[in-house]
Amino acid sequence: MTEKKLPPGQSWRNDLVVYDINAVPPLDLKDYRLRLFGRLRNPCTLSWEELQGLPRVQVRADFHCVEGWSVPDLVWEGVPASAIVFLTRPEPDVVWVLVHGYDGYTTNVPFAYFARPDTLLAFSLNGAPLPPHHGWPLRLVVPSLYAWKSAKYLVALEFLSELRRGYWEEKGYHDVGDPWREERRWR
Ligand SMILES: Nc1nc2c(c(=O)[nH]1)N[C@H]1C(S)=C(S)[C@@H](COP(=O)(O)O)O[C@H]1N2
Ligand SMILES: [Mo]
Repeated sequence: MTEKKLPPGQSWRNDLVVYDINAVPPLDLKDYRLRLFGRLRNPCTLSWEELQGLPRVQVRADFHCVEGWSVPDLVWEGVPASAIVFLTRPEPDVVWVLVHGYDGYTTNVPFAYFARPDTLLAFSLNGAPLPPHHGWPLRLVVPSLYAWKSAKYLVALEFLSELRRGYWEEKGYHDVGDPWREERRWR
């Protein structure tokens, strides 16, 4: 298999394992809204059509799950997180992003990782629209962190100056979750 580097304690597998905390309610794209709020100079709510008008990026990245598996070379396409930062203009004191899914899932991502050039709001995976169980219609993808930070069914990004923990972080998973530093749990 691939010769590329693997973070400590991980091994390669060929495809994703689906993890969902809840059943996913049905959604009509015409009702879809992405809410960008919190400590922003320009908070806004975007329709699906408005999202299509934003810049696009393609990112090829490995996907590292905290359970110990990594999938190489996934190709995601969507809106770069940098375009969201440019549009919403976070206050200088923003340190965390709380990411919300419409299944009720939340996860906290350090703003510094959110703002990396390989972070995106993905609407496609390997050349096709996101499959339903991988986050359709939109998913935050943060390749520089463990997979639980890549929230599926994205509906809101909340920009915060103080830490507020998400679903797994409340249960003891790491606030940052950098796989290269093996930040799996903090207690
Ligand atoms: N909205 C939402 N996003 C989520 C989850 C979830 O339950 N709901 N599970 C997380 C976890 S724990 C992992 S490991 C990855 C799994 O991604 P996959 O289901 O596309 O393989 O999604 C993450 N994103
Ligand atoms: Mo996970």
